[in-house]
Amino acid sequence: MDVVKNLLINIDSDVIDQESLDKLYALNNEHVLKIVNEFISRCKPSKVTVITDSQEDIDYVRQRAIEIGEEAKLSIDGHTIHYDAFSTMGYHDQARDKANTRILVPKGEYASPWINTIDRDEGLKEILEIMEGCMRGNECIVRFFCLGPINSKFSILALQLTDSLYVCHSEDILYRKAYEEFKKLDGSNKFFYFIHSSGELIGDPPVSKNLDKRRIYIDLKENRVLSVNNQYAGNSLGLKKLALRLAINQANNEDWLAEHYFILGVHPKGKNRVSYFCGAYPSACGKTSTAMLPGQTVLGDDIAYLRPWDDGYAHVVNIERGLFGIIKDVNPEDDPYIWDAITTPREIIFSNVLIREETPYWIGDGREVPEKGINFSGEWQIGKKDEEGKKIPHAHPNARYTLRIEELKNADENLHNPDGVPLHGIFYGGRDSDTMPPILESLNWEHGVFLGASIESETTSATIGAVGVRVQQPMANLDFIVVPLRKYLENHQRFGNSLQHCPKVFATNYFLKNQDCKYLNGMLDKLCWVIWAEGRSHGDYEAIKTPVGYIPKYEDLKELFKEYLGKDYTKEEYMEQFEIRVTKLLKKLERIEMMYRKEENVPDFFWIVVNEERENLLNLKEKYQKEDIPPDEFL
Ligand code: SPV
Ligand code: MN
Repeated sequence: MDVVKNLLINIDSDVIDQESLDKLYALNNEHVLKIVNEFISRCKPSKVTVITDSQEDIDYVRQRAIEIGEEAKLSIDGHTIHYDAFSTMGYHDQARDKANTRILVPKGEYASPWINTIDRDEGLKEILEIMEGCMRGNECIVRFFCLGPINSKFSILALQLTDSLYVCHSEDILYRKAYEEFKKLDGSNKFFYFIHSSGELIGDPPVSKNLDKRRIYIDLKENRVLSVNNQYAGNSLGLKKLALRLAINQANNEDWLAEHYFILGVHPKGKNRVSYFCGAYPSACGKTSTAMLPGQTVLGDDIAYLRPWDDGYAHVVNIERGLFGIIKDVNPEDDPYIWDAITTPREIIFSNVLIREETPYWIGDGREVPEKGINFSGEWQIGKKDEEGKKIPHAHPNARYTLRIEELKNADENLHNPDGVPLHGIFYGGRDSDTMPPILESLNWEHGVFLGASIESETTSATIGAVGVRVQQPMANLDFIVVPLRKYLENHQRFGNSLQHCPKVFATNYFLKNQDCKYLNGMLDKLCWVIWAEGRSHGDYEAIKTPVGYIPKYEDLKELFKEYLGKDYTKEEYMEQFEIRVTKLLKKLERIEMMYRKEENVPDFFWIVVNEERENLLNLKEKYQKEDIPPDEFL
């Protein structure tokens, strides 16, 4: 114990009080003390406060976030607002900063066209210099969390140091507290750690000033991430996308998966069972709306860990316990569960929305837009323009709410189950106006990995640049994959093949359009695809085998549409939605090939799938002499 204590003598007693010191010593972990010592000396906060699992400590964080102005109370009890910088500052902090998020790679190790890397020595030197004195005048919070349920084989402990009370409060909503779990580490260094600082603050509310020096550096060697001069959760919260990158590294060196998946409990009518499905979708491709389907239960909406389990299934856990959800378009009709939760008293942090008379407003909330208020540009009124003369919307398109899953009426009962839940299937979805059918089941596991690896999303008018350009988004995870893609694909292949009950894989596409650019499906049709997939995973439906995968039979969909949506699904609709668009599929295959040719040593199974699919499609073309082949031809 004395050895451990000696480690802390660098920290002035004006900076850390005896109570906080005692809380640190009680962990009996020299690694934690070393980290605290090192980064307190470097970042030089004026105060260090250690937070345990006690309610008193947790309440302290919530209060301090309001006292220092990082959050402000709203009219409904428990609701607060936080802003991540202001667009009038000339730069913004309302989304993930891909350019300044880099993996520290030791000399001679891999380079990749997809991964933003920097030489480890050089990167460390740069960020440690930026961090010198970065917490000056601020209070640094030391907190302990668990990624995944407590007492679970899946879970990884995480230590967070941050001078942002908003970051700490958000993590309290989103993750499980684990100070007591750190005691059980028995002095080991088996945990991730995250050092975050908002850096110098400016204005009221206080926001990061030096965004030009925003850096997020991922150090796989030490299982840590250093993040400075930012507040947006995707950049600042250690446990969210920063930990996902460390977990992907670990999973790919072991025998499990760390994925950008939601977890959904599917409850088919009259069958008295629940089957769990994961899903990966790029932004704005229907991830949340699938995870929140009416009549089903949500276990997670962002990040999952999967492991092979004794029962022969893969089991999956949500490493989070809350949602950091996009609030745009949340309205009472389309998102009743979320709407109910975020408009009634409970603990919620809103970020980057418009506030008028202590009430939050956002794009697509179905309410009249107030004439003025405070938003991500500061004081705002209707018609306000930015420097380029473009109208500033009343709320940021990436404005968010932070909320515990248990606050939702559709929360799944297994959220905290340390054994996770058995996985029946995986959905991969993209945004595609003219190629893939609404739902397609993979021919086998390898083909399923290929379906995930070939997700594409089309750019929309909501983003700058050309509309309709297809961007490849393997497993909707490319932003976070820190190992070579070939290794990631090999790990997926091995994982599925090690299972006795391999999950079925489905590609979904909610965005098919006809010649007149009208969507071929309604918003809720996805419920029928999901229920069909669930039935397939239990052998309830037959399917039609096509060269690109299995598609549903018309009769089954007709029944499902009637039962679940009260809709008459016509044969014409089916024929249009499920035709096999041979020429377009061949073009998609070409794009995928082009992408993967940039990567060295892509595993053989991937090219086998690609070559088989190409050959089958070419044969079809020759046989039918047509671009699009009706589904009935494959019966
Ligand atoms: C995403 O962008 O995938 C999110 C939000 O879930 S963020 O925390 O920014 O990663
Ligand atoms: Mn995400």
